[in-house]
Amino acid sequence: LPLDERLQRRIVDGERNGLEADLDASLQEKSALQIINETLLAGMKTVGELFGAGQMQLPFVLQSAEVMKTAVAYLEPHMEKSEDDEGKGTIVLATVKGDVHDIGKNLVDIILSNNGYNVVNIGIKQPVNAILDAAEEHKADVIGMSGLLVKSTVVMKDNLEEMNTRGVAARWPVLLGGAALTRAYVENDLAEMYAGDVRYARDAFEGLRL
Ligand code: B1M
Repeated sequence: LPLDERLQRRIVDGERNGLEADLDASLQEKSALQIINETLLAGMKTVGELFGAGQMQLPFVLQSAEVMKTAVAYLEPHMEKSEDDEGKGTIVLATVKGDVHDIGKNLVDIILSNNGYNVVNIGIKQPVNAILDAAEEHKADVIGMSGLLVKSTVVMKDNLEEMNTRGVAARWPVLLGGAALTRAYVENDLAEMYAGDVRYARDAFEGLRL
Protein backbone atom coordinates (compact mmCIF):
# COMPACT_ATOMS: atom_id res chain seq x y z
CA LEU A 1 0.00 0.00 0.00
CA PRO A 2 1.11 3.61 -0.52
CA LEU A 3 2.34 5.24 2.68
CA ASP A 4 -0.76 7.38 3.33
CA GLU A 5 -3.10 4.46 2.93
CA ARG A 6 -0.89 2.28 5.07
CA LEU A 7 -1.00 4.84 7.88
CA GLN A 8 -4.76 5.08 7.60
CA ARG A 9 -5.03 1.30 7.74
CA ARG A 10 -2.91 1.28 10.89
CA ILE A 11 -5.47 3.53 12.55
CA VAL A 12 -8.44 1.53 11.30
CA ASP A 13 -6.88 -1.84 12.15
CA GLY A 14 -5.41 -0.63 15.45
CA GLU A 15 -2.01 -1.90 14.28
CA ARG A 16 0.88 -0.09 15.84
CA ASN A 17 3.79 -2.33 14.87
CA GLY A 18 5.93 -0.31 12.49
CA LEU A 19 3.90 2.85 13.09
CA GLU A 20 6.92 5.00 13.96
CA ALA A 21 8.82 3.95 10.82
CA ASP A 22 5.85 4.90 8.66
CA LEU A 23 5.49 8.22 10.44
CA ASP A 24 9.19 8.94 9.95
CA ALA A 25 8.83 8.19 6.24
CA SER A 26 5.76 10.40 6.00
CA LEU A 27 7.59 13.24 7.77
CA GLN A 28 10.00 13.33 4.83
CA GLU A 29 7.12 14.50 2.64
CA LYS A 30 4.66 16.27 4.90
CA SER A 31 4.46 18.31 8.06
CA ALA A 32 3.31 16.66 11.27
CA LEU A 33 0.06 18.62 11.15
CA GLN A 34 -0.60 17.57 7.58
CA ILE A 35 -0.11 13.95 8.54
CA ILE A 36 -2.61 14.32 11.38
CA ASN A 37 -5.18 16.32 9.44
CA GLU A 38 -5.00 14.65 6.06
CA THR A 39 -4.09 11.10 6.91
CA LEU A 40 -4.71 10.05 10.50
CA LEU A 41 -8.03 11.86 10.98
CA ALA A 42 -9.33 10.21 7.81
CA GLY A 43 -8.56 6.88 9.48
CA MET A 44 -10.49 7.88 12.61
CA LYS A 45 -13.39 8.97 10.43
CA THR A 46 -13.53 5.51 8.89
CA VAL A 47 -13.45 3.98 12.37
CA GLY A 48 -16.44 6.12 13.36
CA GLU A 49 -18.34 5.09 10.24
CA LEU A 50 -17.63 1.39 10.74
CA PHE A 51 -18.61 1.58 14.40
CA GLY A 52 -21.75 3.55 13.60
CA ALA A 53 -22.72 0.95 11.01
CA GLY A 54 -22.24 -1.88 13.49
CA GLN A 55 -19.27 -3.24 11.56
CA MET A 56 -16.70 -2.61 14.26
CA GLN A 57 -16.90 -3.51 17.93
CA LEU A 58 -15.98 -1.14 20.74
CA PRO A 59 -12.70 -2.80 21.87
CA PHE A 60 -11.39 -2.34 18.33
CA VAL A 61 -12.43 1.31 18.33
CA LEU A 62 -10.44 1.67 21.52
CA GLN A 63 -7.40 0.07 19.86
CA SER A 64 -7.69 2.49 16.97
CA ALA A 65 -7.90 5.37 19.41
CA GLU A 66 -4.74 4.14 21.15
CA VAL A 67 -2.83 4.00 17.86
CA MET A 68 -4.09 7.49 17.01
CA LYS A 69 -2.90 8.79 20.37
CA THR A 70 0.50 7.11 19.96
CA ALA A 71 0.86 8.65 16.50
CA VAL A 72 -0.06 12.14 17.70
CA ALA A 73 2.36 11.86 20.64
CA TYR A 74 5.11 10.73 18.24
CA LEU A 75 4.43 13.65 15.89
CA GLU A 76 4.10 16.32 18.55
CA PRO A 77 7.84 17.14 18.85
CA HIS A 78 7.89 17.67 15.08
CA MET A 79 5.24 20.35 15.16
CA GLU A 80 6.06 23.95 14.53
CA LYS A 81 5.98 26.19 17.53
CA SER A 82 5.19 29.86 17.18
CA GLU A 83 7.86 32.45 17.88
CA ASP A 84 5.88 34.59 20.28
CA ASP A 85 5.29 31.75 22.61
CA GLU A 86 4.40 33.31 25.92
CA GLY A 87 1.66 35.25 27.54
CA LYS A 88 -1.24 35.03 25.12
CA GLY A 89 -3.61 33.90 27.84
CA THR A 90 -4.86 30.87 29.69
CA ILE A 91 -7.55 28.42 28.65
CA VAL A 92 -9.01 25.71 30.83
CA LEU A 93 -9.88 22.74 28.65
CA ALA A 94 -12.12 19.81 29.57
CA THR A 95 -14.21 17.03 28.12
CA VAL A 96 -17.61 17.46 29.74
CA LYS A 97 -19.30 15.26 32.33
CA GLY A 98 -20.21 11.77 31.12
CA ASP A 99 -17.97 11.87 28.06
CA VAL A 100 -14.63 10.06 27.70
CA HIS A 101 -13.64 11.18 24.20
CA ASP A 102 -10.41 13.12 24.42
CA ILE A 103 -8.45 12.82 21.18
CA GLY A 104 -9.93 16.03 19.76
CA LYS A 105 -9.55 17.90 23.04
CA ASN A 106 -5.93 16.85 23.27
CA LEU A 107 -5.29 18.03 19.71
CA VAL A 108 -6.73 21.41 20.67
CA ASP A 109 -4.37 21.40 23.66
CA ILE A 110 -1.34 20.70 21.44
CA ILE A 111 -2.24 23.31 18.81
CA LEU A 112 -2.96 26.04 21.36
CA SER A 113 0.08 25.19 23.50
CA ASN A 114 2.33 25.31 20.44
CA ASN A 115 0.96 28.72 19.62
CA GLY A 116 1.70 30.47 22.86
CA TYR A 117 -1.36 29.79 24.98
CA ASN A 118 -1.21 28.41 28.47
CA VAL A 119 -3.49 25.38 28.39
CA VAL A 120 -4.78 23.81 31.59
CA ASN A 121 -6.14 20.49 30.39
CA ILE A 122 -8.18 18.97 33.21
CA GLY A 123 -9.15 15.78 31.40
CA ILE A 124 -12.35 13.87 30.67
CA LYS A 125 -15.75 13.52 32.38
CA GLN A 126 -15.40 16.87 34.09
CA PRO A 127 -18.41 18.24 35.96
CA VAL A 128 -19.09 21.96 35.72
CA ASN A 129 -17.83 22.52 39.27
CA ALA A 130 -14.41 21.14 38.41
CA ILE A 131 -14.25 23.26 35.25
CA LEU A 132 -15.16 26.45 37.08
CA ASP A 133 -12.85 25.68 40.00
CA ALA A 134 -9.96 25.20 37.57
CA ALA A 135 -10.85 28.40 35.71
CA GLU A 136 -10.85 30.27 39.02
CA GLU A 137 -7.66 28.70 40.28
CA HIS A 138 -5.70 29.30 37.07
CA LYS A 139 -7.23 32.70 36.38
CA ALA A 140 -8.37 31.49 33.00
CA ASP A 141 -9.24 33.90 30.23
CA VAL A 142 -11.33 31.35 28.36
CA ILE A 143 -13.05 28.05 29.10
CA GLY A 144 -12.98 25.33 26.45
CA MET A 145 -15.37 22.38 26.53
CA SER A 146 -15.23 19.36 24.30
CA GLY A 147 -17.72 16.53 23.95
CA LEU A 148 -18.58 14.05 21.20
CA LEU A 149 -21.79 12.48 22.39
CA VAL A 150 -25.17 13.95 21.55
CA LYS A 151 -25.92 14.06 25.27
CA SER A 152 -22.78 16.17 25.75
CA THR A 153 -24.38 18.97 23.77
CA VAL A 154 -27.08 19.04 26.46
CA VAL A 155 -24.45 18.96 29.22
CA MET A 156 -22.75 21.94 27.61
CA LYS A 157 -26.02 23.84 27.65
CA ASP A 158 -26.56 22.92 31.32
CA ASN A 159 -23.04 24.12 32.09
CA LEU A 160 -23.70 27.47 30.43
CA GLU A 161 -26.96 27.77 32.35
CA GLU A 162 -25.07 27.10 35.57
CA MET A 163 -22.57 29.81 34.65
CA ASN A 164 -25.43 32.22 34.04
CA THR A 165 -26.91 31.34 37.43
CA ARG A 166 -23.60 31.88 39.19
CA GLY A 167 -23.16 35.22 37.46
CA VAL A 168 -19.79 34.29 35.93
CA ALA A 169 -20.78 34.40 32.27
CA ALA A 170 -19.35 37.86 31.66
CA ARG A 171 -16.06 36.65 33.04
CA TRP A 172 -15.51 33.62 30.85
CA PRO A 173 -15.96 33.40 27.13
CA VAL A 174 -16.55 29.76 26.20
CA LEU A 175 -15.20 27.80 23.26
CA LEU A 176 -17.08 24.64 22.34
CA GLY A 177 -16.11 21.79 20.04
CA GLY A 178 -16.83 18.16 19.29
CA ALA A 179 -18.45 15.99 16.66
CA ALA A 180 -22.06 16.15 17.89
CA LEU A 181 -22.22 19.94 18.00
CA THR A 182 -23.35 22.06 15.09
CA ARG A 183 -22.49 25.63 14.37
CA ALA A 184 -26.18 26.54 14.29
CA TYR A 185 -26.84 25.01 17.71
CA VAL A 186 -23.99 26.95 19.30
CA GLU A 187 -24.37 30.22 17.41
CA ASN A 188 -28.15 30.37 17.67
CA ASP A 189 -29.45 28.35 20.63
CA LEU A 190 -26.53 28.56 23.01
CA ALA A 191 -25.43 32.09 22.12
CA GLU A 192 -28.98 33.19 22.84
CA MET A 193 -29.20 31.70 26.32
CA TYR A 194 -25.62 32.30 27.52
CA ALA A 195 -25.04 35.70 29.08
CA GLY A 196 -21.39 35.72 27.96
CA ASP A 197 -19.65 34.98 24.70
CA VAL A 198 -19.89 31.41 23.36
CA ARG A 199 -18.29 30.23 20.12
CA TYR A 200 -18.17 27.07 18.06
CA ALA A 201 -14.93 25.65 16.70
CA ARG A 202 -15.21 23.05 13.96
CA ASP A 203 -11.63 21.95 14.49
CA ALA A 204 -8.55 22.78 16.49
CA PHE A 205 -7.46 25.45 14.01
CA GLU A 206 -10.72 27.31 14.21
CA GLY A 207 -10.29 27.06 17.98
CA LEU A 208 -6.88 28.68 17.66
CA ARG A 209 -8.18 31.43 15.40
CA LEU A 210 -11.06 32.21 17.74
CO1 B1M B 1 -17.13 6.80 20.84
N1 B1M B 1 -18.73 7.53 19.95
N2 B1M B 1 -18.23 6.04 22.17
N3 B1M B 1 -15.46 6.09 21.47
N4 B1M B 1 -16.28 7.42 19.20
C1 B1M B 1 -18.46 8.45 18.76
C2 B1M B 1 -18.43 9.91 19.18
C3 B1M B 1 -19.74 8.11 17.86
C4 B1M B 1 -20.18 9.25 16.93
C5 B1M B 1 -19.45 6.82 17.06
C6 B1M B 1 -20.60 6.38 16.17
O1 B1M B 1 -21.60 5.91 16.67
N5 B1M B 1 -20.46 6.50 14.88
C7 B1M B 1 -20.81 7.76 18.96
C8 B1M B 1 -21.65 8.93 19.50
C9 B1M B 1 -23.08 8.83 19.08
C10 B1M B 1 -23.96 9.84 19.72
O2 B1M B 1 -23.77 10.38 20.76
N6 B1M B 1 -25.02 10.06 19.02
C11 B1M B 1 -19.93 7.16 20.04
C12 B1M B 1 -20.41 6.30 21.07
C13 B1M B 1 -21.85 5.88 20.96
C14 B1M B 1 -19.59 5.85 22.13
C15 B1M B 1 -20.03 4.99 23.34
C16 B1M B 1 -21.36 5.40 23.99
C17 B1M B 1 -20.04 3.54 22.90
C18 B1M B 1 -20.51 2.55 23.94
O3 B1M B 1 -20.00 2.49 25.03
N7 B1M B 1 -21.49 1.79 23.56
C19 B1M B 1 -18.84 5.22 24.30
C20 B1M B 1 -19.08 6.49 25.12
C21 B1M B 1 -18.36 6.50 26.40
C22 B1M B 1 -18.54 7.84 27.09
O4 B1M B 1 -18.10 8.85 26.59
N8 B1M B 1 -19.21 7.83 28.20
C23 B1M B 1 -17.73 5.49 23.33
C24 B1M B 1 -16.39 5.19 23.57
C25 B1M B 1 -15.35 5.42 22.68
C26 B1M B 1 -13.91 4.91 22.88
C27 B1M B 1 -13.47 4.95 24.34
C28 B1M B 1 -13.82 3.49 22.37
C29 B1M B 1 -13.14 5.84 21.90
C30 B1M B 1 -12.62 7.14 22.57
C31 B1M B 1 -11.18 7.07 22.99
C32 B1M B 1 -10.66 8.41 23.41
O5 B1M B 1 -11.08 9.47 23.01
N9 B1M B 1 -9.69 8.35 24.28
C33 B1M B 1 -14.23 6.27 20.92
C34 B1M B 1 -13.96 6.83 19.63
C35 B1M B 1 -12.54 6.81 19.18
C36 B1M B 1 -15.00 7.36 18.81
C37 B1M B 1 -14.92 7.87 17.35
C38 B1M B 1 -14.87 6.65 16.45
C39 B1M B 1 -13.76 8.79 16.99
C40 B1M B 1 -13.62 10.02 17.87
C41 B1M B 1 -12.30 10.71 17.62
O6 B1M B 1 -11.36 10.58 18.39
N10 B1M B 1 -12.19 11.44 16.48
C42 B1M B 1 -16.28 8.68 17.24
C43 B1M B 1 -16.82 8.82 15.84
C44 B1M B 1 -16.91 10.27 15.37
O7 B1M B 1 -16.48 11.19 16.01
N11 B1M B 1 -17.54 10.45 14.27
C45 B1M B 1 -17.09 8.09 18.34
C46 B1M B 1 -10.98 12.14 16.11
C47 B1M B 1 -10.94 13.50 16.84
C48 B1M B 1 -9.70 14.28 16.47
O8 B1M B 1 -12.07 14.25 16.45
O9 B1M B 1 -12.86 14.58 18.82
O10 B1M B 1 -14.32 15.24 16.85
P1 B1M B 1 -12.98 15.08 17.44
O11 B1M B 1 -12.25 16.51 17.48
C49 B1M B 1 -12.20 17.37 16.36
C50 B1M B 1 -13.32 18.40 16.36
O12 B1M B 1 -14.54 17.91 16.83
C51 B1M B 1 -12.75 19.55 17.12
O13 B1M B 1 -11.35 19.50 16.83
C52 B1M B 1 -10.95 18.18 16.50
C53 B1M B 1 -10.20 18.17 15.18
O14 B1M B 1 -9.30 19.22 15.03
N12 B1M B 1 -12.89 19.64 18.57
C54 B1M B 1 -12.76 20.82 19.22
C55 B1M B 1 -13.15 18.70 19.49
N13 B1M B 1 -13.18 19.23 20.71
C56 B1M B 1 -12.94 20.54 20.58
C57 B1M B 1 -12.88 21.56 21.52
C58 B1M B 1 -12.63 22.86 21.07
C59 B1M B 1 -12.44 23.11 19.72
C60 B1M B 1 -12.50 22.12 18.78
O15 B1M B 1 -12.54 23.91 21.89
C61 B1M B 1 -12.71 23.74 23.27
